[in-house]
Amino acid sequence: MNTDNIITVTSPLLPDLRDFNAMLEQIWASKWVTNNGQFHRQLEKALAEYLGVPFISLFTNGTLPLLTALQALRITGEVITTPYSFVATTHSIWWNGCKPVFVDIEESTCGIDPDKIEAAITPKTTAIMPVHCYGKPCDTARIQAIADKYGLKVIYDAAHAFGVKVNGDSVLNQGDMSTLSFHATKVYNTLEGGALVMKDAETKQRIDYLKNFGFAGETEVVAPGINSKMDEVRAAYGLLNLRLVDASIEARHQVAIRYREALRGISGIRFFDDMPGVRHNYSYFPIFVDAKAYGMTRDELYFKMREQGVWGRRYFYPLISTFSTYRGLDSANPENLPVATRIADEVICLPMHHALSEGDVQKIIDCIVK
Ligand code: T4K
Repeated sequence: MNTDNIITVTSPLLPDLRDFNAMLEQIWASKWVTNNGQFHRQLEKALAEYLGVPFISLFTNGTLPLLTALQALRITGEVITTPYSFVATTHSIWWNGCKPVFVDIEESTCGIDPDKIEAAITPKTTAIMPVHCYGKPCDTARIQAIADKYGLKVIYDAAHAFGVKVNGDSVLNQGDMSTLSFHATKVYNTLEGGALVMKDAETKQRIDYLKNFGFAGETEVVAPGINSKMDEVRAAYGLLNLRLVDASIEARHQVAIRYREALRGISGIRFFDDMPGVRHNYSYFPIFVDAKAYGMTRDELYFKMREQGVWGRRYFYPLISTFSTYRGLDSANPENLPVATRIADEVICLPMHHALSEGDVQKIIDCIVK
């Protein structure tokens, strides 16, 4: 799609093509293009160091690590999760033959509301799958306390939380496992790609089997695994992008500062400030439109912006719980999800990426500040 005159919600961080070509030449020369090649091994090591996590396993996208984490932890029955996310979160529960149970979110983070989790626990509950929505850390301490009390596993969908730290520690170290997406639209991308973060070498070994059909060696299959390995071309691309990601996050930070300066005090427009002690990645910049106070509904503003060539996105509208696969569940009743239902009707994610010019940012602000 030609988006030359459009300011899109994001734009992929791309490595220098000459550097990439040089790595492609190495791949061509080696003739080793997938199945745990040299760049795959290098990227796992480099990412574990960059992110500050003990073990990581690369995947072909950010959806299959969710599926595999649930399988690896032998999750059955019911899984408590949030309706305010990309649909892959809930689909992974469904694909494992489990029942998703939706719990409302808290307004302050858009993450699952810890106050409402216990009421959703039944004898069939085995796990909680929260999302660090927009890269804002969930209340991990309270979620872990509930999980410990009831003997539940916690798998964080951290697709948005690349590089996010709380008091110097990676948010990916929380819970039993965390998943990442390296899709082109993410802060750090490998075109398509993803990863699973785990705490010990045995679990990494098992995950590495599961993402390779369950093969443990040449002739033994230990479980019905899937094929979700990352290839060498994308691992090479990922190594190059890792060198650029800090500068990209800082460029996003500067855009966030401009947005906040311009939008603070605009009646009916709410946004997030940085959280104390958190290293944010500025993956998204959601604003929340209070139609009464702003004098225009979210959709009126959204379509006005589009007419002017500013393509924000309404992440995450509609709620996952409203899709036909899930809307019949008791927990999908909007009365059970009042905050998520309201927020989904208020949100617009403004364009946010490393390549926005000052002029782009001003144009976006001018659409909102009448
Ligand atoms: N969990 C969570 C919480 C997630 O948000 C996601 C994915 C997942 C799990 C699953 O991870 P993956 O399996 O996808 O790795 C996008 C992404 O496809 C998806 O990865 C992402 N979340 C979701 C929130 O957004 P779309 O349909 O909104 O993307 P699209 O194609 O409309 O692109 C948005 C804009 O980005 C375009 O207007 C222009 C720009 N763009 C996009 C692409 C693909 C480019 O400039 N170049 C590109 O190549 O879903």
